[in-house]
Amino acid sequence: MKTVFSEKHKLRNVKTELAGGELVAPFECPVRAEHILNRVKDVQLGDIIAPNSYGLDPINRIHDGNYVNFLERCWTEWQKTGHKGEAIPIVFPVRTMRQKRPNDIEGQLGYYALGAETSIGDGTYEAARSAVDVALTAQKIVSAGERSAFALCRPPGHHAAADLYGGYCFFNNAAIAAQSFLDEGASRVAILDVDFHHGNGTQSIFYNREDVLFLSLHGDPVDAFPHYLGYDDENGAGHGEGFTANFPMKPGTDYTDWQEALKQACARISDYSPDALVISLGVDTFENDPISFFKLKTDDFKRYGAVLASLNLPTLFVMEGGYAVEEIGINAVNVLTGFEGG
Ligand code: FKS
Ligand code: ZN
Repeated sequence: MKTVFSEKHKLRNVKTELAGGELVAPFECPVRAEHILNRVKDVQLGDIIAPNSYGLDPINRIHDGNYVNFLERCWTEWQKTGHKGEAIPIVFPVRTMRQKRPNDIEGQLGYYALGAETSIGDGTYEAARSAVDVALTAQKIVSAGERSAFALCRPPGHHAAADLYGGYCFFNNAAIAAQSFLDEGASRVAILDVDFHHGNGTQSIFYNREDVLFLSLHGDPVDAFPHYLGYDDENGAGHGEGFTANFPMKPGTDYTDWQEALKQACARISDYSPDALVISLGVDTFENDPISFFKLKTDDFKRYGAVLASLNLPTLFVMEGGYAVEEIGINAVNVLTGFEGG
């Protein structure tokens, strides 16, 4: 399996994450991608290639133009205000407030943010753009006929909606890649999100559509981030009714229970008979993940990789989360080698 990787991920190197009432070193950090890349090399998964540039058109298929523009100029405008720290929103257009974008950059940050944990800094935009190119380059490898490809994206994408960033995500790499399969002629695409966190951004982007089946296995929103989406009664709406499926699970869920949900999700995917499968691959389901509460073990990642292969579909893996950095490479690549039968 080929891996697409860009060194530009390193440009996303903020110093702060608002967590537990403190500014801490971000969980979503550059070394994550380095460990995954090293493991890809160690097991000789396949060629490692740099991405091509696809510009803004594929991004604009999914994201709002004013939102893209905001991300591009946010850091410069924030700096102009004279603030000393990284850009963090503090006020949000919550219940009772108007959904109108203000001119002030502090107002715009809250308007486009789903939370306050994700700081924006120098290089954030460029790194997020490169992650999209990584996803699209890998997508084109699959649409050209290879069985699978691995988009080693960083920053991740599944929390990003059409005009929302947060949860360490800016552009929805998996959604952009799925749309690209459709634009190249696919009739149906399934996105299976196995990150510990609900893929709220991906769900919202395709909620009203029948040409993308979205399924997510995740920590129950009553217990876990992003807290306000991912319940099992969210099934899609309008033309998309029946084309979203959620499998929220409780703290302490181990592979025995998790794979039951995976089986059900796989049955739904088979029934849908898509032309391509996109896996939002987060390995924060790992038992030692510092911010999550599932109990998957290192070997379980290999097992479920084999289950994904049994779907027999052209498959694009898009990297999302995982914060046990010492083990992130082994766990992520175990899914891929498990998929390849090794
Ligand atoms: C825990 C606080 C958690 C934010 C969690 C963000 C998770 C991001 C992710 C992604 F794949 F996008 F990277 N705060 N007490 O893993 O879903
Ligand atoms: Zn996650």
